Amino acid sequence: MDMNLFSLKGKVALVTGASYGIGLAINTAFAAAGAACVFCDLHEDILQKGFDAYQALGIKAHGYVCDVTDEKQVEAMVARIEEEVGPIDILVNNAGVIKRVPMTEMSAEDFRKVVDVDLTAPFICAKAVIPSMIRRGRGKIINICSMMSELGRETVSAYAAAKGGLKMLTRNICSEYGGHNIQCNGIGPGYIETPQTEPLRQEGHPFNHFIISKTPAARWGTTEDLMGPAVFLASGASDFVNGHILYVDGGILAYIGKQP
Ligand code: NAP
Ligand code: GCO
Repeated sequence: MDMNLFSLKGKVALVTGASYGIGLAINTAFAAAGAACVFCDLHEDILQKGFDAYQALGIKAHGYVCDVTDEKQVEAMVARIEEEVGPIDILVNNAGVIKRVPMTEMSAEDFRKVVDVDLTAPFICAKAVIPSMIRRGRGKIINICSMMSELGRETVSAYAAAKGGLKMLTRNICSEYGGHNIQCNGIGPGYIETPQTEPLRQEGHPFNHFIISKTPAARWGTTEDLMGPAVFLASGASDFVNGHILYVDGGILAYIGKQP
C-alpha cells in the first residue's frame, strides 16, 4: 500500500475546462501525484491546444469536447471516460465564465448564462459522477469557488451569485453524500494570473494596484499556487475534510487592506 498520504496513484481525475489556466495546473499536479488525467473543453480547437500543453509537460491526458451545461453531453462523456480510462475518482468543477457588466445593464439572459456554467454545470457534473462513487464507496469532488463566494464587487453580480451558490452546493453535496465516503470541498482562489483576469492586469489598470494593496502577499497568485491545495483535497490526506472551502488567496479575506 502506498503510504504517501498525498498519492493519487491508480486514481482517475476529471478536471473540467482544463485546457489552460487553473485547470491545467491542477491536472498537472494530479499527474505528478500519479493520477490518470482527464479534461474537457467546450471547443475542439481549445481542446487540441490543451492536448499540446499536456504533451509539452510530458503528460498523457485524455480529453473530450463537452459543454458542461448540457446534461446529456456530460452523461455521455462520463460514460466514455469510464469505458476508456476508468471510473472517475476525482471530479474538479473548474470550467467557468465571467461577464463584468453593471447589474442594471446586464440582461437576464447573460445572467443565466453565467449561472449556467458556474453553478448549474457543477451540479450536472457532480450528479453524473456520484452514483459510481457511491457504488465504489469513495469519491472526491472539488468545486472551484472564488473570492466572490464571500465578497461582492461592482460588475460581477452574476458571477458572485453563482460562486456563492457553488459554496453552498459544495456544503450540500458534503451533507447529502458524506455518508458514502464522498468528500466535496471547494478551492477559493484569490486573484490569479490567467486569461480570465488578463483585462484586470493591464499595465496601469487601477485594479492591478488595488489587488496588490488588498493582498498581504502583495502579489497576484499564480496557477502553481493552487497545485498543492488541489492535491491535498483530492488525496487521502483530506478524507475527514468535507464541506470546506479552502481559500488560496494570499490572505486577501483576512486583510482590511493596506492604508493608502
Ligand atoms: P478561464 O479563463 O475562466 O477558463 C475557464 C475554462 O472553462 C476554459 O477552458 C473554458 O473553455 C472552459 N469553459 C467555459 N465554459 C465551458 C463550458 N460550457 N463547457 C466546458 N468548458 C467550458 O480560466 P481560469 O481563470 O483558469 O478559471 C478557472 C476557474 O477558476 C473558473 O471557474 C474561474 O471562475 C475560477 N477562478 C478564477 C480565478 C482567477 O483569478 N483566474 C480566481 C478564482 C476563481 P474555452 O476557453 O474553450 O471557452
Ligand atoms: C473579478 C475577477 C475575480 C476573479 C476571482 C477572484 O473580476 O473580480 O475576475 O472574480 O476571477 O473569482 O477569486
